Parts: sequence; structure tokens; C-alpha cells
Amino acid sequence: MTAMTRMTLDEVRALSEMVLARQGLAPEHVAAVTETIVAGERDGCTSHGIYRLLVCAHSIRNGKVVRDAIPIACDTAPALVRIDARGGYAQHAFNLSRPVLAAKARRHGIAALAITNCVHFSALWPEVEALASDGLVALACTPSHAWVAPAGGTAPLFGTNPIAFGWPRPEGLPFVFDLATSAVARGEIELHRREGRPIPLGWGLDPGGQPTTDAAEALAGAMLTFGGHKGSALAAMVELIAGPLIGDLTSRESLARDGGAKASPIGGELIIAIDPAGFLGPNVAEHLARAEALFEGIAAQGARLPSQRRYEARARSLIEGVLVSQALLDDIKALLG
Ligand code: NDP
Ligand code: PYC
Repeated sequence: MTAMTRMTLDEVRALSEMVLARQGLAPEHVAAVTETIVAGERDGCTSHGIYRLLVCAHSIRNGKVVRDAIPIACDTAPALVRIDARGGYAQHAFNLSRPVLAAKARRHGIAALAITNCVHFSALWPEVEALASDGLVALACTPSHAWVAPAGGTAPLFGTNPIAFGWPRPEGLPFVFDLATSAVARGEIELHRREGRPIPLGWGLDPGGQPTTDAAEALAGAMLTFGGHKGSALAAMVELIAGPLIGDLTSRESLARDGGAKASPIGGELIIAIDPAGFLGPNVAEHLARAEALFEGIAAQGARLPSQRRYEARARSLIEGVLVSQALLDDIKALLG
């Protein structure tokens, strides 16, 4: 059995800050990246929690991250904002441009933010949850590296290309989903490989194009989309709208730019924010209340809302802290040596 260690969230935060600072990352990036890593661990999203410190250190040490990048925002149109992350992590660029995106969405009813030229390794729910907490409907997506075969194919072409959605609720936390368009996030397969666990059939193909339950083989071969041709179409959409549409890389181009370094993907992210008042005027509350009936209908069948597990994990972690694999912790602490 994997040995586990309990950590408080403050300890997770301190470890992340120390590791990232030791890699020479500028303080504003350390803070922004740490927030998403702590949020991942806190919410039981371990594929995007402190495991990512290993990935960050590897990407930085391979010269794939501009450690002190100062993003530059450009007001391209009344309802658009583009921020050039200048080779740094996406998180700091998002934090800088979030108020502008929200203000433009309120002014025009809808607005879009393109983060370009960024290094992207994080989950997207922190961003859509933040916007939905501000009363906006939010949609975010980003390509990654070409790891996923299109439905009917066997060779990697798409990224794991997540799509995240946030919806504001009158009471409590927003309705949020955040899903890779691959059967599972690559980080989850990497964690299976680290722990020597088999993966379910349907997650990947070996390098010969055959279904496999071996995590290392799937990582070397091709991952599969979720829902066959439907996930494949959504993955293609993400490539297009968060790639060429915003003048940035597709997953295949990102992997080519990586040049075998196995660092985090580089490219862009598209975030769309909609102010419900744009369509509804003074009737927002009435219609958001109708949306609540939909959520009640889901729960009434004994089904759960996406993010319910995450929010429950959050509530637990805030009290009890989190359990972290000792082997993973040892590898992370070795980065401080
Ligand atoms: P999952 O398949 O675990 O979950 C996807 C979504 O479905 C979540 O919102 C989850 O909510 C919800 N969900 C899961 N099970 C149920 C259920 N039984 N009933 C209702 N809802 C359910 O996540 P993925 O492996 O697809 O992705 C994990 C993370 O990886 C994402 O946060 C994504 O952003 C990130 N990622 C980032 C990439 C990048 O390039 N930056 C690339 C790929 C992935 P809950 O969390 O509450 O379980
Ligand atoms: O888990 O698929 C993934 C992933 C790619 C980039 C960041 N996370």
C-alpha cells in the first residue's frame, strides 16, 4: 500500500512556494502558480495538485518557462482582451486580466479573453469558478500537447484539451464542470504509472495501436478521447478556438516546439464570460431561480452535480488537511536539495 502523509494546506502552500522559488520563478508567478496547486490538492484533484511541482521544476529546468515573464495586455476590441503571457505561466496572466474581462462582460453582456504565449499545466475550474463567483457564466478551454488520437485513429494529434464551465448560483458555490476531452487527464495516467497501478481499458492505446491497461504504454502510445467521436469533435473545437482563432499553437505545434523536453504545453487559452443581465436585464434572479430547478432535478434522481465531490473534498481539506503520497513528497523535497 502507498504510504501517505497528512499535510495542512498551509504546509502544502509553503512547500509549493519554496520549490517554485528555488527554481528561480519570480514571486508573482510563485504566488499565482501556488494558488492553483494548493487548490488542486485541497479539492482532491491530485493530477493537478502538488504532483505538478515535479512537472514545473522539470519544465523550468529545461528552459521552457520564462521565469520572470511580465504579461502584456492588449485591448483588441470593446468586448475582447488579449494578454501575451510572454512565455510565462498562464495563471499570473489570468489574474491580471480577470478584472478587465469581467468589466467588459458587464459592459457588453459578453466578453472573451485570449491568454497567448503561455505555459499551461493547470486545471481550468479555478478560473471559471472565480468568474462564476462574480456572477458571470464562464467557459474556458486550452489545447495541450498532441497525446490523444482522434476517434477512429491511433496516432496522437489532439491534446487532452479541457473544457470548463461555470454557472453562478444564488446561494452557495457555483455549478462548475471541468473535463479533459480525453477519457482522462494525462496527469491521472502519470500518477497511475508512478504508483504502478493499471489503467482501465478505454484510456489509451499502446505504441502499436492496441488497447492497453499499462499506464507507461498508454503514455508512450496514444490516449483516447472520451465518448468516442463526440469527445473527438470537442477536442478538435478546442484546438481551433484556443489555437488558430487566437493566433496560438495547436497541440501538435506545442509538442513540436517542446522538442522532446517533455515539459508542460505552451500555447493559448480562451475564456468567455457572459453576464446574465445582458439578456435578462432586471429579470436575472427570476431566471437563475429556474436554473436551480434543473440542479434539483439532477439531485432528485440520486445523481450528483459535477464539482460536488470537489466541494466536499474542499470542505474536508480545510479542516483535516490532505493526505499526500510519501514517495511523491520525497521526490518533491528532493527538488529543494
Ligand atoms: P474527471 O473525469 O475526474 O471529471 C470531469 C468532470 O466531471 C468534473 O467536473 C467532475 O466533478 C465531474 N464528474 C466526475 N464524475 C461525476 C459524476 N459521477 N457525476 C457528475 N459529475 C461527475 O476529470 P478529468 O480527468 O477529465 O480532468 C481533470 C482535470 O485535469 C481538470 O480539472 C482539467 O482542467 C485538467 N486538465 C488540464 C489540462 C491542461 O491542458 N491544462 C489538460 C487536461 C486536463 P468532480 O471534480 O466533482 O468529480
Ligand atoms: O493532465 O492532461 C493533463 C494535462 C495537460 C496539461 C496539463 N495537464
